[in-house]
Order: sequence, then structure tokens, then C-alpha cells
Amino acid sequence: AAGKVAARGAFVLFEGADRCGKSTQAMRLVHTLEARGVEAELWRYPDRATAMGKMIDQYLRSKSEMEDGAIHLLFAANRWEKKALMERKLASGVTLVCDRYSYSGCAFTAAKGVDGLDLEWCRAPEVGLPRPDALMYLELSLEDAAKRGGFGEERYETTEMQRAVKASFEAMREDWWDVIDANREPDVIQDEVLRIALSAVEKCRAGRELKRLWQ
Ligand code: Z5A
Ligand code: MG
Repeated sequence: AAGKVAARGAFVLFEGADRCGKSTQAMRLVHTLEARGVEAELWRYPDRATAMGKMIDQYLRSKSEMEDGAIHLLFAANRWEKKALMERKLASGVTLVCDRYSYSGCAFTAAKGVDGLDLEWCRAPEVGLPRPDALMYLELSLEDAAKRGGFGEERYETTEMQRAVKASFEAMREDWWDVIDANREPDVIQDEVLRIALSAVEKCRAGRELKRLWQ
């Protein structure tokens, strides 16, 4: 009808340490939502397709070097450059299922233990970005993660780094996160994930406001 404003989509995020199943669950969730008539898109960070994303990709594959502070800001800028599009999509009713976001950004930089680059410093450039309506933190022990095969080739894929990353995720954890036991069959996890996502979709349809990170 004329003048009718579309109900907004939900911003649903997956976070967690290496190999906890974020990409697997995010991909499946988009299909499950679509099959139920919920318009949904898969997003991921870093978005390696943009000019900044290409620099990040080079860095992650150790094809280039960068100061820790500089690469942190580049990861954050890679989110800021997609902010307007993200907001437009959500406003037009599309649910965004996102694979990593600012929480990974802060967890990884803080995990480096570089003097001055503590969690507070890490959060600053992320403040004001859209805050997810649901954050599913997939929890998996380092031992169980190790059973899912060896590390990849990228920069942060070492045991020491992953241990520190888990610790910074724990330090950032907030009450509203959904903590999910990721050491189960993918189908079982997906059932829980779908329930959480549908509840977020419902709340957004009913007018839930999009919040901002760390404000
Ligand atoms: N990074 C950063 O520093 N700053 C930032 O701001 C951002 C990111 C956004 C990007 O990696 C890197 O950038 C990352 C953080 C940093 N560095 N590290 N490490 P990425 O996101 O591209 O990483 P990835 O290659 O997608 O891996 P991943 O995310 O660690 O994995 P995952 O997505 O969580 O898991 P998966 O690919 O779905 O599954 C892993 C394997 O386990 C696979 O063989 C699956 O078949 C298997 N699997 C999945 N689920 C299960 C269950 N339930 N049971 C058994 N096996 C399973
Ligand atoms: Mg992944």
C-alpha cells in the first residue's frame, strides 16, 4: 500500500574462534531462512572484495606487512565502508546473516598483546557501527577445534594466537549474547541457531530499533 514502510530485516551475527563452524552455520541459516520466506543475505568480514579488503587479504596471507594499529583500523574501515549499504538492506527488509564482525576485530588485535592496543583502544573505531540484533557465539574448546583438522595457512592460525583470541572474546562477552555449544552435530546446532534467528527476525518486524555498537 502507498506509504507503507517495509518491516526491517534482522542483523544476525556469528562469532567465535577458529573452526567453530561460523561459516557452515551462517551459510545454512541463509538457506533455511529463505526456504521459510525470510529474505536473507550472507555477509562476511573481512569483505575481501573491496580495495581495503584486498589489502587485508594480502596481510592475512602474509603477502604484506603492516603495523598492528594500522591493520586494526583497516579492518574497522572495511566495516565502515559497508555501513550505509548494510543499513539500507536492513531497512528494506533483508535479514543479514553475518560471518564475523567487530568482535573478531577486537578479539584478534587485543590478542596480540601489543602495548597500548588493549580492548578499549580496539573498540574505539567500531563505536557507532550497527549493533547486531542477535550475536551467536559458537563456543568450542581448543582441543575440539584441533580435531577439525590442522591450521590453515593464514597469519593468525597458530595455537598461541587462538588461545589468546578466545580469552579476548571471553573478556568482551555481554549478557545479551547467545552462547552456543559448537561441539555438536551441525544439524543440532542449526536447530538452535534457527530458533534464535527467527526470534530476532520477529522482533525486528515488530519494530525493534537498530542499535549502535558500544554506545
Ligand atoms: N579478523 C581480524 O583480525 N579482524 C577482523 O576485524 C576480522 C577478522 C573481521 C579471517 O578469517 C581472519 O581475519 C581471521 C580473523 C581475522 N583469522 N583467523 N584465524 P576467516 O573468517 O576468513 O576464517 P575462515 O577461514 O573462515 O575460518 P574460520 O572462520 O576459523 O572457520 P569457521 O568459519 O568458524 O568454521 P567452518 O569453516 O564452518 O568449519 C571449519 C571446519 O569444521 C570445516 O572442515 C567444517 O566442515 C567443520 N565443521 C563445521 N561444523 C562442524 C561441526 N558441528 N562438527 C564437526 N565439524 C564441523
Ligand atoms: Mg569461516
